[in-house]
Amino acid sequence: MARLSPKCVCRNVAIIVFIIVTYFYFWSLFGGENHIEYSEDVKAKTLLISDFWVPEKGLFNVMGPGDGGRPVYTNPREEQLKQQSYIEYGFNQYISDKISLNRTLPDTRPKECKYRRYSAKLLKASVVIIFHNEGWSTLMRTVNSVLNRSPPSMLKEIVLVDDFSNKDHLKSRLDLHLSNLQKVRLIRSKERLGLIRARMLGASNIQGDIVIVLDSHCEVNQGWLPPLLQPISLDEHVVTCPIIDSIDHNTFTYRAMGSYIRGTFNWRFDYKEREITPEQRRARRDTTQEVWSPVMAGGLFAISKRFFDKLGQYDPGMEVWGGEQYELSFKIWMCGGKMANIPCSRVGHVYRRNVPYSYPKPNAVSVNFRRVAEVWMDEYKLWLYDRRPSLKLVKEFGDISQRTFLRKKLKCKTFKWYLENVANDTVSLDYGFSRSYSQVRNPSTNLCLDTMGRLPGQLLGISYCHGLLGNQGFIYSHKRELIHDEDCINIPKPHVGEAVFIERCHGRLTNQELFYTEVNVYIFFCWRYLSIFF
Ligand SMILES: [Mn+2]
Repeated sequence: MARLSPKCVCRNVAIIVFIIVTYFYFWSLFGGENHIEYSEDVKAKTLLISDFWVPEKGLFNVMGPGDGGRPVYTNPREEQLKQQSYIEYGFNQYISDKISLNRTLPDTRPKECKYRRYSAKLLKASVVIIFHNEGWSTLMRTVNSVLNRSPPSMLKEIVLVDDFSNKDHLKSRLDLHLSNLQKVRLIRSKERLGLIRARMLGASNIQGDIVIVLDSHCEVNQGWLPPLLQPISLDEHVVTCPIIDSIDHNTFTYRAMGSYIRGTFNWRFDYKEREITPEQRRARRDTTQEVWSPVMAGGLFAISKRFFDKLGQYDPGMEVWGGEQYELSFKIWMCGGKMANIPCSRVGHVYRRNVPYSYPKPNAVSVNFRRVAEVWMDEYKLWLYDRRPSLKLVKEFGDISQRTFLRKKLKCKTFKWYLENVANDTVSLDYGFSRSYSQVRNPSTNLCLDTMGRLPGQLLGISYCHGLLGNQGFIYSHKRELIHDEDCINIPKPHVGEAVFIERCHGRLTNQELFYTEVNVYIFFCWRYLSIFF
């Protein structure tokens, strides 16, 4: 019988130890969910939400229009007033005015949230709400819901920032009304700042430890505040976002949204939401646990004042609105922070049907995207420019040296790190550059493919070539798809004379894979060549 020499035993033991150590090292890096660490001090005394504070029963209406988050319908005689309010506010302000400023809402949290305990020693929040020509009832319902549903010991103040509104009801009437409310301050800007700079003005003037940013047409729901504050009180580098429930812009119905979603993006910088994966769902401790998220939705979040300042708040070189949530989200993750959606914290938000005011700068979003890309995205900015070619045309996007300096000073990680460690299961890293971006023209007729602004599911159009790209601009992708914005040209059936549609790109090629020659665009599908356009 062969026997191992002592030298050999020694070597085998060393190998086994090495394997165990390596296993635990990698397990600590990637294994399990990342939990927030609970320090002993904050854990010392914990309370149920109902122990903190129970709002007076009499405060809320129970049977009025819209109570319980129920819909309120416009009757046909009032149609004119409704349409007018859409033009002025972007939603059915006329219906909003009929609903109590203290209406009740359905409790949309997972039910375990009621039994979760929170530290009695949480940091205090200052809620910053900026507005520009907001309707009276939507603005005041936002303010009232915060006052009514926040434990007083946790709410330092509400700071309203008026971004140069010119509506009468936001002038002396508002001053008078607010003078009767405790904890509410109003700052008025003397020029139009835009959402980004107005939020910075608000955040720079708070007295609490935590900034909570809300839109001016929200309703915070039961128990919303402690779950947002606790993770930040435990670790100031954590940023928390409530789950954003939807308030219908027409009927003001309050609807629950999914609890376990993460924010992310595609390479056109369209904001996307993705459910957690089945494996992540199985790995959860319980339904109340936070969900780590690569990108915030935008309007609503809570952050430590000190961490927000350290990150340079927002980029002051950005214009009006758009792209700011990418800048902040990338910065949070790349510069030592983390961001989570909190299933137990629910805030309703009215998604507008239309934007009721005009932008002073029409290409604000492009400028902002360009700044985010140049400062934060390293070589991956080229992927964004490839999928959104209009960004390459932005020549003037201001000075970014301050922002790149900030990134260096904070020793932030690379965008590659962010993609591989934070956004790895929501953003595809399998990318191929497009073959071209141009119009698709038939030289003999001078007609071009044209989406005519139509939506997925509708027919593709053809019209005279105008050469301005726009609805005639198509990306010819590395997979041979013809893409406009997010949509692909799609041939459902490979028969001559079949209609050609606009559909969401499915990435599986087959009926979206188009071949192109100088004189023809054709599909090779189900073993058939099919000439399509010329
Ligand atoms: Mn909004």
